[in-house]
Amino acid sequence: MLIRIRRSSDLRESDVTPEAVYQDRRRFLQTSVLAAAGAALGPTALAAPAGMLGPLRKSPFSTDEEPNDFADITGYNNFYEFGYDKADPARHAPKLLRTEPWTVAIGGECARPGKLAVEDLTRGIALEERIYRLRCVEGWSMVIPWVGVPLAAVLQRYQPTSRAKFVEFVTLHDPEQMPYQRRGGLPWPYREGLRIDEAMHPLTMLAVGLYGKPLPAQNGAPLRLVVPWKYGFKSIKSIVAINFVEQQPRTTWSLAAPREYGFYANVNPEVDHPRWSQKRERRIGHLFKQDTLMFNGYGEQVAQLYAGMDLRKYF
Ligand SMILES: Nc1nc2c(c(=O)[nH]1)N[C@H]1C(S)=C(S)[C@@H](COP(=O)(O)O)O[C@H]1N2
Ligand SMILES: [Mo]
Repeated sequence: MLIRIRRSSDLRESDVTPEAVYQDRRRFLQTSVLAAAGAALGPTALAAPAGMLGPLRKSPFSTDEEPNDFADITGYNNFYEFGYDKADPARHAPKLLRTEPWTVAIGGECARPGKLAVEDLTRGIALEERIYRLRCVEGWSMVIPWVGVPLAAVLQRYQPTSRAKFVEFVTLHDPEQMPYQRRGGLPWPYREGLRIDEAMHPLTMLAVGLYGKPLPAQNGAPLRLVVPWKYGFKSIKSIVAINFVEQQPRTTWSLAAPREYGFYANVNPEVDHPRWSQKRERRIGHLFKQDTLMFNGYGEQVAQLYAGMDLRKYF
């Protein structure tokens, strides 16, 4: 599919997600790769076989919904640095993205800023498997068995100060590795942000893998954010910087199209995107649409973060 990027304000995620793309990808049968992987993990944590991450702790936050198969999770992606078609990231990212060595800088309003190798960022924190729903703002969803750590466990090591009201995340900026950064359309590097309480929420995680293996490049290797109650675009990939900041950070999609994408981006079936309804979604691999749930079904855990806020205004 050929996509011409017009003015950035015209760029919408849905421009690159025609219904036909995922209709082509309908799956009537679901494989049970996870059942195998899950069985291998056992009821508690076991040492991991070669090439696998581990030991992995199971999480009470995991959904028991059927995960999407590995091929869909790693073959149907949004990672605009590598192209706008859903197949582009899998085609290009593994060849172009160099994830070793990988350094992450932690800075801003904290007592212990630092720059460290990605392995050291999570060292000493128990890896967990968390099976989460992911709802893209475009109207499709998946269930993904992530491997990672609670973001809070990482952030607290840097001792944020009382001025740290938000956390900003930045993707690698290197057009040699990420060729679409040479194009206009989106302001690069990709940036995202969370309020500090959202960042510290136990559901929020930094993922380093999926299906028990290190993250594939197309899913945001070697380190990406996962915020399951927000639209997928908040879950920024291939992070090189994390900053504690006092002001609400500017984020890529809300800069590109502020009337269409807000800072909060909580999944909300009652607040339509200006161009389409958010009431329903298509789970990749399923034939029929299903209802979208408030906060993507995580309301019990997160609704209190937004008590008293008008979610139409703070969309
Ligand atoms: N750096 C970066 N992060 C990104 C994106 C992107 O284009 N660039 N796309 C976002 C969007 S729109 C979605 S839906 C998810 C998709 O994650 P997945 O491909 O692992 O399913 O990644 C998010 N993170
Ligand atoms: Mo998305």
